[in-house]
Parts: sequence; C-alpha cells; structure tokens
Amino acid sequence: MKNFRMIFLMIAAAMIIPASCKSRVPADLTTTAIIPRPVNVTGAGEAFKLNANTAILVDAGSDEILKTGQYLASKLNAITGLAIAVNEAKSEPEKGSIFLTLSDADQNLGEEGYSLTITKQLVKLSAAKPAGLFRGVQTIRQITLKDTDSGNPGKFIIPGGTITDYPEYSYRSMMLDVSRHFFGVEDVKQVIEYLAFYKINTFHLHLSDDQGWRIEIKSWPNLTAHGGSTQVGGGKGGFYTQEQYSDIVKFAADRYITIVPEIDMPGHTNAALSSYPELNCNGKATNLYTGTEVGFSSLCTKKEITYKFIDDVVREISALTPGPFFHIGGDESHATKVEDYIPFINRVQDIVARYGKKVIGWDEIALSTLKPNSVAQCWASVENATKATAQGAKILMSPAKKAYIDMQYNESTPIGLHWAAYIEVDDCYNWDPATYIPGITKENVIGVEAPMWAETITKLDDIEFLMFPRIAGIAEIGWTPAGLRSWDEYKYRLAKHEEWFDIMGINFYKSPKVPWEK
Ligand code: TNX
Repeated sequence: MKNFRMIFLMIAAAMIIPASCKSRVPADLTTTAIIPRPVNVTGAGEAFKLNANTAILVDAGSDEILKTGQYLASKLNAITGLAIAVNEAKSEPEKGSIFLTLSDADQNLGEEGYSLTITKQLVKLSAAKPAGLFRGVQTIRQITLKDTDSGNPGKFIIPGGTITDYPEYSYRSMMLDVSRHFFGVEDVKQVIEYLAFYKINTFHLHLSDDQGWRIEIKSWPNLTAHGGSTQVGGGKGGFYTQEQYSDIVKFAADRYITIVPEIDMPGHTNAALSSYPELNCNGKATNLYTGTEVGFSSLCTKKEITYKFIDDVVREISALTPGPFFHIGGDESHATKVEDYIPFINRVQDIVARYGKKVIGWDEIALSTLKPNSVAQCWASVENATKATAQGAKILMSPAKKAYIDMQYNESTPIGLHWAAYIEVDDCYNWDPATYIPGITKENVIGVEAPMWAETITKLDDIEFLMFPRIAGIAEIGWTPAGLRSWDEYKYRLAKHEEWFDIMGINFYKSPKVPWEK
C-alpha cells in the first residue's frame, strides 16, 4: 500500500514538476544571443517581466537621455505590442521600470561602455556617457525575449543578471560607396539604423569617384549638375544636397554614429574632371564614365586651381561634418606619378588640417609624410601599413580578403565581386585586427571597417544581402576582446539573429556555415 502511494506520488510529481519548473526558471541571461558579445555577463534565477505598467524612466533634466529613452520605447513597443511610456525619474525609480541613468556609473566604462543590472523589480542601465546608454539600449533590445512560460503567452521578459560592457576599439565602421551606384537618403538611413543595432559607431560615405560626384558643393555646382548625373551602367545617378547630407549626419548623430565623408583624390576623380575642364592638365573635360575600371584618372597635381578646388570642397564639407575625420581617398592613383602623388598628399593633409579635421586615407597615403594624427586605412598593402606605423600613424583595419563586404560569399552567390577573395561568413569573422599584419599590434590600430563598394549593387536589397550576416561579425570583431571570440560559439548566437533579420525585413544570405534554427 505504502509503495503504491509512493509510486502514485512520484508519477504525479513527474507530471507537475516540469510544467511548474518551466514557469519558475526564466531564460538565463548568460545564454542570450547578444551580438557583439558583451565583456561580462552573469545570470540570476529571476527575470523582469514587461507588462502594461512597465515604464522607461530617465534622469530628470536631460533632453539627450530622454531621446534615448524614447528610442528604446519605440523599439520595445514595436516588438512587444505594449505602449511603454517614457518619464523622468523621481528620486527612487519605481518597481517595474527600465531606468536609464548617468548618475552613478563607473567612469571606467568610458565613452561607450555601460552596465546593466536586471532584477524582477528593475532594469537599471548605467553609463558614464550618453553614448554608453545608447549602446546599452541595443543590448536591452536584444535580450527582450518572448516568455516561454506557457502560462504567459505573448508576454515578454528580460532575463535577470548583470552585464558590464565596453568596446575593444573606439572606431567600428562600415563604408558605403554611393558613387558607383547612388543610394538615396532613405536607403542610407536604413543602413545606419542597422549599424546602430550592432553598436557600430562610424559610417564612412564614399562620396566621389570616377562614375559620380554625390555631394553638392555650392562653389563648384557643376560637380553634381554634371558629375552626379550618371552611374555604373549609365543610370541617372543622383547626389545629396547639403541639406540632405546634414540630415544624414543628424540621423547618424542621434544614434551616436559619426559620419566620415570621403572625397577620393588624386585618382578616382573622373566625375570632377568631366565637370570642370580646368582640373585637367590639358584643360579639356573628360567624358562621363559608367564602366568599372579603376586607376585611369588624376587631378592635375601641378595646377594651383586644383588646390583651390580641394580647399573649397574640404571647407564646405567640413562645415557640415561635426566628426573629427575627413577621408581623402588616395587609393589606386595609377595615373599620378609617385613623385607628384607624394607632395600632393602632403599638401592635401595641410588643407584638411586647416579646416580642423584629421586625415584618413587608403593605405597608399603612407608613401607621403603623414601627420601624427593621420590614419591609414589598410586594405591591401602590408608594406604601406608598416610605413604608416613607422611614421607613428594609426591604422584602420579593412583587409580586403576579410572585411570587404562587397566580395561574394562564394562562386554561386549573386552580386558582389571576388578580386580579393570569396568571403564566407566565417572567413569574415575569423581574423583579428591586432594580429592580421605581422608587426602591427593593437596599439597601432584604431579599429575596423567593412567597406561596401557598389559596382554591382543597385538597391537596398543588394546592400542587405552583402551586409548580412557579415556586418554582425565585423561589429563583434570591433567590440569584443579577441579572447572572447570564437566562431564555434558565435555561430549559434548568429543563428538566433535570423529572428531579428526577419523582424527587420532584411534580405540576408542564409549561409550553410551557420546553424540556423528556422
Ligand atoms: C578597390 S579598395 C578599390 C575600389 C573598388 C574596390 C572593389 C580601394 C581602396 N579601391 O575602387 O571599388 O576595389 O572591391
């Protein structure tokens, strides 16, 4: 009899415990799929539940933090269907709130670091600087999960625990070439919004090339009127008015993303040479160009008018650009003799400095005498990178074989080039900016950038296909310490981001290398 009762109780328990266990053990923060992976995560056996009473509270008296709170609210409301409101915090934040504060953060978190403490009662996000709150907000978005508790259908939780997080590199970037094909303001904003989700903080716009000049210069109006009128394949091209460019700058700044404008010179300048005959050594305007060759054009480095032109362009664009950098290109100047190239780059560095900006240029600029604060963007030449660091300059790492997200994934994926390599999702992830070039160490490197050249790209769908999922890996390389990165762990987190790609409507490459769940 006793045995019978015992067996009965055991069976009953076996039936009940799994169900009740499920409702008591919330998802664990340490197993959430945050990209880039945070520096430190601990889990706790409880979770914060979102419901109709959940509010976002922010430090009183700061419009800037209020805006970040509103950004978080709009993202969470879209996902959860709630109508979370944003209010200024009273002295003690109420239970049930998500609290964004600068008041008591560890100053060692730096410009972009943040810490999160999540309990049943409160989600507290602290940072030393507003940018850190914005980065932390991206983490909150990524850990707001559907409650798997069967008694809680359609509800959302944030798993309990703590996160302390800050970036490995201060410069984490993507470049978009809007010259070979032009992309309008709305497309560019969409790309910037995607970058924000992965804590990327810089967006480089390649604004001029042989095929098109894409930014209005008021003192040289024919650059856009004529030079912006076509693109690869002969489409109608386009350009940003200064007002539109400023709108992009502001949209990015609202996401703590810095715009780096590039005017490529002395090569890659056919669009300018075609718009103003006086910029050519022979005084004759070239024809517009809609092909994809490189290395055939050069500004006339010996003419004074060339430097007047550059001065005007740098002045006008710098006035619209709050960020510290101006990118002068400098790549593939095969039509410029090296003895002309070197003094040209030296002189252009002075012009950029006159307008209060620091120079970035492709690695060839290391042939010249770099200013101590100039940055060489390393895409191809180890020798140039070494020349740059020997002069004390910093390196921005964009090795074409790893980080060029205009490369095809493999022979059979549509769009993209393959001159540098086919770059599968794991290839793009498996490298380290601090060891990629022998002799160049972390101290030499300011960060990482994934360039997207646009010879074969004509629409936002194409940008998305080449960007995703590779950009997530580039973001992690820039943010997460090398010791915490491994493809075999990352690929499972990445697989979980398919859900995000679907929610955001992103046309991504479903690589066979990733253990997708769907
Ligand atoms: C090389 S990378 C270029 C660009 C092309 C790109 C295509 C670099 C600095 N120059 O002009 O668009 O290859 O991948």
